[in-house]
Amino acid sequence: MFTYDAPTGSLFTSNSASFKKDYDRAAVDAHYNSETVYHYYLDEHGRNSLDDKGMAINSYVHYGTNYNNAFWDGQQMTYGDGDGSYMISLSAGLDVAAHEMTHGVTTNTANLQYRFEPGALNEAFSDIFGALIDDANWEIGEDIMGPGAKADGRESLRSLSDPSKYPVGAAYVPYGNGKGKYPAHMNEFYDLPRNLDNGGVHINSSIINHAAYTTAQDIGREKLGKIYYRALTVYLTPTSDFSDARKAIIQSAVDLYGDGSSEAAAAANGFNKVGILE
Ligand code: L5W
Ligand code: ZN
Repeated sequence: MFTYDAPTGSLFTSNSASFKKDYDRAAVDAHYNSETVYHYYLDEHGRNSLDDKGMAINSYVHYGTNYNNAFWDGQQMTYGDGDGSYMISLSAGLDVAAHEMTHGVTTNTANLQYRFEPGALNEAFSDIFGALIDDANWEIGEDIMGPGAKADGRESLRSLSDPSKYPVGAAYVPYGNGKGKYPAHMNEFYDLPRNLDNGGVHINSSIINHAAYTTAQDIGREKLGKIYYRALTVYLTPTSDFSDARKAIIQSAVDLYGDGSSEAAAAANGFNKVGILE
């Protein structure tokens, strides 16, 4: 685990030895949260780091100015500080770290293409493991929203339990059913072009998010994680679509818990709920 100061590119150090300065907080959070995520994958799935070969986990904090985002660039995590109104330091969110690091797991396994349905699956796996690892709720980003966002009723970025409680960006609205909310069912799918959110990777992901949430209501978080991890690492491929995901996830449940098991039924029930029927 290595945590760097993005502006200087140097490994994070602290004069005070105890990392108590305000500027240190983002680094301490990133470091601590990446340890938690590393341990989830190791303890729960026997996975040794993002590549399962013990690769170093590198995080960069204090990226940019007022930057309301965080990303995995194929090799490492980078976190902005937020603008202080819409978002605060993004490394404060365990679900954000888990989301980004899961992109690293996906890159090394299914390697889902980051566009259209494969891209929405890629995003959904990041949100689902984000919500499983930061397990207090089914929201993403609740610990990084700033006072301005909260004043507008934006308590988190996305909700797996109730995707439609939040609006999508204005540019996406014409491509949906007109309501302008995150979709929770295929009949609310956004038919977006590649130049808008890579064809809806952060929007249509909510449909898969909600399928996973529904399944977890039946079988609990732990079994959901086992089933989805197996699908991601054994069955899915770069071009898998939502229909392939249904098959992969049901098959994974059958492999782990048996044909005719209540877990396999719960996996199917999640996809039925969101209108992915075959
Ligand atoms: C917020 C920072 C990155 C949004 N990445 C995302 O693809 C984000 C997860 C939490 O959606
Ligand atoms: Zn993402």
